[in-house]
Amino acid sequence: MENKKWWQSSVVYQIYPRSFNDSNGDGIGDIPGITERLPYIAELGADVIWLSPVYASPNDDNGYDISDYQAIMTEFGTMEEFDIMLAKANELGIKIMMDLVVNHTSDEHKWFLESKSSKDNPYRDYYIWRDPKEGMKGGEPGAEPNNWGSCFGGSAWEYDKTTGQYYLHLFSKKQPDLNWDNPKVREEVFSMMRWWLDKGVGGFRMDVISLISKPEGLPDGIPMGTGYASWEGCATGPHLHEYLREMNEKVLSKYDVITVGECPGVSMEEARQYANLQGTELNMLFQFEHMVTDHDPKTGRYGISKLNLPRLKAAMNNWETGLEGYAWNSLYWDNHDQPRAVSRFGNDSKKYRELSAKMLGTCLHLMKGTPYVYQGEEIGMTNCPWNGMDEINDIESRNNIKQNIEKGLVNEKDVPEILRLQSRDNARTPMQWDDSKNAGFTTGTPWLRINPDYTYVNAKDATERDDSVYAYYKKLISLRKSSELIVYGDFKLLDPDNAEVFSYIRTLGDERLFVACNFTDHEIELSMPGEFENGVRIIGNYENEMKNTLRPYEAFAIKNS
Ligand code: ISL
Ligand code: CA
Repeated sequence: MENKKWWQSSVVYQIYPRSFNDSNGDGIGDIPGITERLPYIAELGADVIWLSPVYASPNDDNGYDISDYQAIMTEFGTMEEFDIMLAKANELGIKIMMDLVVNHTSDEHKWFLESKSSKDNPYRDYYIWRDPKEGMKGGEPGAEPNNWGSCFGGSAWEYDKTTGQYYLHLFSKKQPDLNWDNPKVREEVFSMMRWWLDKGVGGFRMDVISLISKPEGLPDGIPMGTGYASWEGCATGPHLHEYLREMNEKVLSKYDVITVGECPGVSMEEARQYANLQGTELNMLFQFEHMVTDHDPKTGRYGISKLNLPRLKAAMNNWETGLEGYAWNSLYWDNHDQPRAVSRFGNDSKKYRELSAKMLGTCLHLMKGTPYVYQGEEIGMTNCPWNGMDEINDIESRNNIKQNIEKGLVNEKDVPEILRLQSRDNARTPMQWDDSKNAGFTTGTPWLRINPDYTYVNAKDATERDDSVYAYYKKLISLRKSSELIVYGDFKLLDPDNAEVFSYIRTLGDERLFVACNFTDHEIELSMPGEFENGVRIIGNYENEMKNTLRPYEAFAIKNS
C-alpha cells in the first residue's frame, strides 16, 4: 500500500466566494461572509477548503483573470480580513487551499501592460506573441498564427495594433497566456507561491495546469465543428512535467501541502505522472472524463445533454483502476464550472431530490480518492430554471451558445433548456442559507439570480433535520474518517453494462464493502454477492433495510462480517 498521507483521508469543500455569503449587503459574497460560515463547514466535517480565486481581478471570468496575485479583490474585502479568515479556519482544523491561476493572467496585470507596450520591453517575453500568418495583414480573417480556438469561443489569438503582433489566450482575450518557457515567469510564480505558503495557506488547486507548456512551434490542431482546434486538445507541450517537477523541487517539497491540478482532456499516462505516488509533481488531479459522458458529441456541452449510466460508470472505473498503484485519485460530481449533480445525474423533483442527492453522495464518497464537495451540494442544491440568456452572467455560456446558434448546431428555442442543463451559472447561483428573502445570502440585490427553490432547499432546514442531505453527507464524511477500507481499499466495478444500477466492491485485506446505487425512479431487483448477505449495512438512504430490492434512488453500503 502507498505511503499514507493526510490529504488522502481529507474531504475538501469548495467555496465560490462571489456566491457564498455576503456580509455587507452589496449583493456579492465576500471574505468576512466566509469567516462567518466556517463553523458550518467544520460541522460538516470537511478539513480543507478550496477557495476559488479571491485575488484582485477585473472579473472578466469572475476572478480567474488575475491582475495582482498578492492583493485581495476589493469586492471581497482586505488582506487583513483574509488573514482573519485563515486564522479562524486553522483554529477549526481547516486548511485553506488557494486557487492558483497561472496559465494566464488578466490583461490588466502589470506584466501584461508592460508586455504589450513594445516589442523590446523586458516583459515582452512573459507572454506568447506571434506575427500574423505569412503574407497576411494582422487583424484580417485567417491571419491568426494558428487555428487554435479559445475555450470561450472564437480564435485563441488577439491582434494588438500597437506592436503588430497577436497574443495567445486559450480563454478570454482578457486572459493572455503566460510564457512558461521563460525562466523569469517560472521564478515569479514560484516566489508568489512561497509568499502565500509562508502566510500559512495549506496548498493549491492549480487552474488548467495541463496547459502551461505549449507545443514547439505552436502547430495547427484538428479543427472541430466550430472551425477551430480544441483549446484543450492542442496545447499540451513537452515541458509540462519538467516545469511541475521544478515547482515541486523549489516550492512544494518545502511545505506539507495539498495540491490538485486541473487537467481537462488528460490521458491516463499523463495523469500517472502528474499525481505520481513518489510525490515529485502534484498530489492529485481533476480529470473530466465523467463530466462529458452526458454531452451530445455534436454540440459538446452546449446541446441537450442526457445521463448515460454505462458511460458514466466506465469513466469513473477508468480512473479508479487506471491510477491504482501509480497515482492518487480525486472524486467530484460538482464544481463552479459544472451544472448541479442532483439535476444532472439524479432527480431534482420534490419527490426524489433528497433521496437522489444522498444516492449520488454515497456513490462518490465510498470510492477511492479524495472527495470534493462543492458549496450547496451538501444540501442538494439544484439547477436553476433560467428563462433565457438575459439572466446569465457566465462568459462561457454566453459566448459558446451564441457560437453554436450561429453555426446552426443548436436551435434558439432550446436555449433556456440548454442553460438549465449545462450552464456554469447553475453552480454559481447564490448559496441558499435559509428561507428568508434572497435565501439569506444578502440583504441587498444578489449579483446573480437566486434559485427559486430556496424556500425549501436551504442550509437552515438541512442542518435542523437529521434526515437531510446535509446530515447524510456528514455521516459519509465521518465514515471515511474512521475507515481505512474506504480510504485505501481497492475498487472493483460490478455489472458495467447495467444502465440502472451503479454497484462496486472495495477491498482492503479481508475487509470488503459492497455499494449499490439505483440511478432510476423505479424499483429494481438486486442480486447481492453472497458474502454480503449477512453483512452489516453501514449507511443507506432509506430508513429500513430491504434485501434483494433497490427502491427508487436507493443507495446503501454493506460491509462483510
Ligand atoms: O467545463 C469546462 C469545459 O467544458 C470548462 O469550464 C473548463 O473546465 C475550464 O474552462 C477550465 O477551468 C478553469 O479555467 C478557466 C475558468 O473559467 C474556470 O472557471 C476554471 O475552473 C479559466 O481560468
Ligand atoms: Ca459583499
